[in-house]
Amino acid sequence: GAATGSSAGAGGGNDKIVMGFAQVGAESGWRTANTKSIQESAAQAGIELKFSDAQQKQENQIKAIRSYIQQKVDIIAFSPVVESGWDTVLKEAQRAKIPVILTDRAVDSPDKSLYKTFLGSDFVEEGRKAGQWLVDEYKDSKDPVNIVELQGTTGSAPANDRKAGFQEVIGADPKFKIAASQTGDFTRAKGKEVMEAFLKSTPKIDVLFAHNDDMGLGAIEAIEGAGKVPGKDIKIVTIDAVKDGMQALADGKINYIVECSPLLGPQLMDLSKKVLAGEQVEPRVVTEETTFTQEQAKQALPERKY
Ligand code: GYE
Repeated sequence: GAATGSSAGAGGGNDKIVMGFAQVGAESGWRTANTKSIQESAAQAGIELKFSDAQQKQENQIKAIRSYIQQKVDIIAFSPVVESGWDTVLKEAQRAKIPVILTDRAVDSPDKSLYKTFLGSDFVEEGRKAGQWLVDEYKDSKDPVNIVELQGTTGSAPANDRKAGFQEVIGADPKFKIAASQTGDFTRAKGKEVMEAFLKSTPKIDVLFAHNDDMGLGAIEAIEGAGKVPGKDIKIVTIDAVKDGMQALADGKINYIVECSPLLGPQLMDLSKKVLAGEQVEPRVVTEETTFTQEQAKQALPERKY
């Protein structure tokens, strides 16, 4: 008979929702804050969380998802490290009737029935905001502006989209030139290493666009190591607005940060409960974000949660 009021549980009389979450890794301050948000809000929502860290490797994420399917969790959520190559495992989840929610990053699969919703930022818009800052900053100058770009993880949605949004805006004026562009895998160490190489290969660098704060922070070390002043000799625009990034912005070492919120946990738990209760959810949930100048960073820092 119908069990009135019972939620979709794993059977065996246990009504607690079990979620399997396959995280990308711990590559950045953003990711650490994101993990914390998910763990805390699962506990708050009374959801049992099985959590795995894929160390930025797709094969590890696929393994984790398969193990969640085997364990018959109620719902799977994950942040796909790259956009491509998910159809097989997502079909396996679908066959097992386990709903999937994408958080933070998208997949490029044309079959939208493979997941219930995608919760996260508009990365193209973030790239546009970074580009727009540059356009405003150099509006009175006709000289060429030499830009170097530190890209996020190759093939990831934020790297692809931030690059595209930035290019779209700066591409309208030929004075903006991307002199060098390479991945720094969203990490501080790689950001430093690649910036050191840029400083050697590119004689005149006016601006660094880093796809996240951590790579920007690594690059600052490289710039200072080369005897240059970050924020002055080389202007820096980044994305995320985590604490360390905001501090560097307030200190004048970064010039502008586009915010990307990692606090997706509460919305994810909410959406999961709705999906499991059979309610309709929006196929795309976009997080709200702002931008910060150096002055705004000084004001926001004391209250900053991550
Ligand atoms: O910007 C970066 C992290 O997917 C939005 O991943 C996320 C990005 C974030 O490593 O710091």
